[in-house]
Amino acid sequence: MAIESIVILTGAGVSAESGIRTFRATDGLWEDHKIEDVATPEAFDRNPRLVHSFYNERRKQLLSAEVRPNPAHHALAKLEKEFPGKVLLITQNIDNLHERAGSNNLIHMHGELLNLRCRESGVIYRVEEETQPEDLCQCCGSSGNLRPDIVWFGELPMSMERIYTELEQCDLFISIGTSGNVYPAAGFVEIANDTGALTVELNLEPSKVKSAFHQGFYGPASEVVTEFVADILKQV
Ligand code: BJW
Repeated sequence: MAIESIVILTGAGVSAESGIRTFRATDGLWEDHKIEDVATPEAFDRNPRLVHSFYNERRKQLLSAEVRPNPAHHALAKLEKEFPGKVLLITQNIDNLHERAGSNNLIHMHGELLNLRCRESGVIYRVEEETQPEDLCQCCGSSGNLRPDIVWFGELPMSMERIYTELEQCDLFISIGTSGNVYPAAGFVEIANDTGALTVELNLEPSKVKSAFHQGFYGPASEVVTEFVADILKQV
């Protein structure tokens, strides 16, 4: 069967070789922070200063000279450019490494580190500098309304309607560098399977939902993703 539409899901593993820590490794990002202290709306209400400072640190790291797209990000951008059919990239990552590598057809389903959102109006502001709870929002003039534009636990991920439509139409679903712990993303493979798509996992090690995939290739993303993309492009 000819492949016409590819949907790719990426997770923290695709950015690990760019120097961004994953979440659930033993040296993971939340080793220093309890997840419920930073990644829930209740945590933000309870201690906005802690949450702002957690994201300030990560923003500073993302904007540092050491953090750059790696060969896996570049391979996925090349796939979008050179594949004759449709390629949609859905990332759970809040970094901007896919777009810096050149991917354009991209959904950030868990939000973006460089965006703040007004809790009153929903207006999005681009931000590169440090933020504090006292910052005044330009649209409502109040302090305390600006929050990281990140999807926390218990909140609805972004663009879900479009994501489900695309999953129901794809011929190939590729999941890269995600542990399969967090839903709804961990369930996308089942939707793609129901659609009749070929489903493939690329990861350092088998994920929690490995058995749902038709195929799995294991190793660092910079190697397995580059090889897998080269194989697809060889066949077109
Ligand atoms: C490499 C590598 C290398 C390393 N090369 N690979 C049961 C069913 C459905 C839902 C739920 C459920 N029980 C509870 C829920 C709700 C909850 C949930 O899933 N909880 C679980 C803990 C059980 N989900 C939610 O609340 C979500 N919302 C929701 O469900 O709304 C309801 C709804 C949805 C849809 C339709 C209708 C209603 C929201 C989830 C928000 C997740 N947010 C976070 C934090 C963002 C803030 C921040 O970044 O600070 O997003 S959690 C965190 O996990 C982050 C990530 O995007 C996400 C996924 O993590 P990821 O990417 O998989 O990272 P790791 O660290 O887990 O794994 C890294 C992988 O890389 C590993 O496999 C390594 O092997 C690999 N790797 N180096 C290749 N070099």
